[in-house]
Amino acid sequence: MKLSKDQIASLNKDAAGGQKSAYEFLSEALETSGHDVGDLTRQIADFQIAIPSWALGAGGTRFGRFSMPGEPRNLEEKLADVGLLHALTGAAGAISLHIPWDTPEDYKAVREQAEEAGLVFDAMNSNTFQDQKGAGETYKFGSLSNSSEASRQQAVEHNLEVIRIGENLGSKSLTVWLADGANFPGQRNFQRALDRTADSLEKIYAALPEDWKLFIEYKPYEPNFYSTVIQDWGTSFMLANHCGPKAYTLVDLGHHLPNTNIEQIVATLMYKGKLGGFHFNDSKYGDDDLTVGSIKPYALFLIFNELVYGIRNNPDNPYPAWMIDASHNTKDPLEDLIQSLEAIREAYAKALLVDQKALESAQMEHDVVRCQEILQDAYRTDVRPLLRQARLLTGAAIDPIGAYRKLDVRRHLTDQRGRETVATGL
Ligand SMILES: [Mn+2]
Repeated sequence: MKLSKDQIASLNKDAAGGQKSAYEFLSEALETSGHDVGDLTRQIADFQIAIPSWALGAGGTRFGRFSMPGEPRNLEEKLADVGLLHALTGAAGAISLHIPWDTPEDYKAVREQAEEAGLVFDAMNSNTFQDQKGAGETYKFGSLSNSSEASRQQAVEHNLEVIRIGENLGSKSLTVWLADGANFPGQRNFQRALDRTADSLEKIYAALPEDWKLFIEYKPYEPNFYSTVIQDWGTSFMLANHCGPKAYTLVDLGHHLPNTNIEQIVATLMYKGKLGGFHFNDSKYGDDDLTVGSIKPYALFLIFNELVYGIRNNPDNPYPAWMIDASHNTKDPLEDLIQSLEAIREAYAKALLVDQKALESAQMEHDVVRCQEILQDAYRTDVRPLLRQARLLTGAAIDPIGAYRKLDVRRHLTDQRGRETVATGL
């Protein structure tokens, strides 16, 4: 199923009147406080977020999985789903693939399909957290950190294969997330496991093409519950430095212990030029993989405030790779992703509104109250008319969820693919 510009434009007609007056009202207020609204709208329209191929089907928990009718059955259908998201929102111009779940059979066809939908291939993701059919070695006790050299070797070779596949698609980065760790005290030697991990990453880094980046993701616990080899940003940062200038830390919002000050981690990494990638989701307790902005939207805004500051003030830090990393157990995955895309752009737009000059002088004067007022003035601004305008400008839907439902997208996908389909993924 594909959505044409005409279909979306005709739905936009109904909402255009209300949008025009809301946009003019907000523009006047923002222009009065010194903002260039045209520029803001363009920056929002330019903000693109990658969709991971594994988020297009219903995820599962360790207790069960309830599939969504019409889930994509293969890479072609996954690309089609991201194409639908991009047509509706104008915000999902990239897809992030997972190997081996998305290994292409016909590269040319895959590249052409992506190009036609306006999609680029974001970071490639390797998988050494589960054994594949027929694999010679097991990852039960780790991959890049395994005490068995044969397991480590297999895991390194898999990552090299993922790079080769990515090169054929035009991707420019590899994300490594390790499930490696231990469930019990005494199970592994911390120092040796870390040393083996550094050594394996070095081998992967050595095979990285010149214009590629390596993103090293961290996570404090799960699937191992006593220790994880790359447990925090400091360990990831240390390993990235060990590898070299093309290696960076990747921050996943859900990969922190409760109440961690993630915005400060973002600031520290950007200050050192080492924040390479960013995974969005939301959580109440741990790696809950909930819709972005559904639980802690103010924390998301504070994180974006540091991201925007870093993009402007840390020229050594590359422009981060943005991706949603979530799992959808109760909602329609496509509707969930539309909500996440909206929440991300909303937080970004609010961060763009922060009066950085005024904030700096309030900080210098130790005017704590004023500092809070400045941040919250931006946070409390309803920026949704700007987001709608950004979509209108790019031919996307003013109201993506409304359009998705009016066009009955899920029913069409179900008719085409069947009710019992199960997408590869978690
Ligand atoms: Mn992640």
